[in-house]
Amino acid sequence: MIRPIRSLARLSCALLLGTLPWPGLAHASVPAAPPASMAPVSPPTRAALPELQPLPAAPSVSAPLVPFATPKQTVPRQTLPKPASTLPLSTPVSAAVPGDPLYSQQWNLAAINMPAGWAVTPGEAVTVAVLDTGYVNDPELAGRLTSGYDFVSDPARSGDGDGRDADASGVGQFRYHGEGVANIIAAAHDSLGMAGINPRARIVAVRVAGEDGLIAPQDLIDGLRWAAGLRVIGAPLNLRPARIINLSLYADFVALTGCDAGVQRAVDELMAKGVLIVAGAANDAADAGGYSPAGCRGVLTVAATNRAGRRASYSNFGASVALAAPGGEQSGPLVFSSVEGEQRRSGTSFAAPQVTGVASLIMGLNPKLTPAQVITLLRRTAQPFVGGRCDADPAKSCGAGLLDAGAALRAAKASSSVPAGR
Ligand SMILES: [Ca+2]
Ligand SMILES: [Ca+2]
Repeated sequence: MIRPIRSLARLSCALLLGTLPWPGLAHASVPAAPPASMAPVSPPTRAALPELQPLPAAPSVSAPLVPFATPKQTVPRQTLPKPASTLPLSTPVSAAVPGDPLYSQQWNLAAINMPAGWAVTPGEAVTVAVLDTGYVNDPELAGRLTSGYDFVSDPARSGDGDGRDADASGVGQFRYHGEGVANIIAAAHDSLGMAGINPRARIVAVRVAGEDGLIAPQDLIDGLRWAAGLRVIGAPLNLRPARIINLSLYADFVALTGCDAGVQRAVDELMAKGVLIVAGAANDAADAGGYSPAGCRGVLTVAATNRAGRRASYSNFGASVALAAPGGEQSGPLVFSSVEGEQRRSGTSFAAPQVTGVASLIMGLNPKLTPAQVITLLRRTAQPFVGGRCDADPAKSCGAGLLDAGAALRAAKASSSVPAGR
């Protein structure tokens, strides 16, 4: 029998949620997720993750589930009074700026120089698998979203009454997590809601997180292999194999002392197939090297920065981190949308998909790049941290710098014109 190796303080959620500054909630001003060494959780002062408070009633598939935001905090999708089409056609840079109403609040897109990136390419039809809480039908992804497969094998944790099956629908209180991640990668530029980084990406939503938000290593391994188009016993072949896989999560039920051997084998197999794996570093303010997949060889591991471009207080760090992207903090969360309405959240969960989105544009511009070459390109073009590092403590490193979509996509475009073998 496998026992989960996690203290009470760590009994958060393997989904990489950060601080959740909901205005009006009792735990709105609590600090980021406490490190594992801290004392047990004693809400509300330590309740970093309001979603992890006990549900008022036993959750069921059909019951109303705890949403990202309470109804009064949701903001309906709105149309812009002046859509982007009214911009002068003679200003190509302005034309690259989406007219979605939330765009002006998506400060992270300016921080990663996304408009300069869109000036290189407005989008690329690349398939990205989001291994997460599963499928939620979001109009931001209309026509580009596929329900993949439910890999949650334990009926006691699945919330849908059975083990693995072909219905990847999200279940339970975390079910919108994967939707938010997918939207950050690929939300349409449609003058509604938010703007995604690659509005032409195709998303395959694969469910690996139980309704408890925890991830079993074998479910993650099989989900990874399936998403890449490899054969997994008991599941039909994935007809939409992904070139990139986003993992805003880590495997539970294993010691956090290094990459799990089984996860590493799957990563190696996917890399050999040319599939890039992007992972959040996790939110324990600890060395990411202990986590799977964040600590695995070949994975593009992403730390989170705050609005000032410094390491977000919750973000993991260390030598296994490739680079950083904005993850937000209480004082300046990321803003994005879901079918539940406007979201204000932070975490490495939402930093990683920014890198995934840019990587999908890179692979669209130059499909011949290997995962290792994409990682090198992203690191080489990253913006240096102010003062040369993301944290005053040199040990708390965040990789090569902050994601720079403009520089990365210019480099990718240039690389696509270099003859093979050069
Ligand atoms: Ca199931
Ligand atoms: Ca939109």
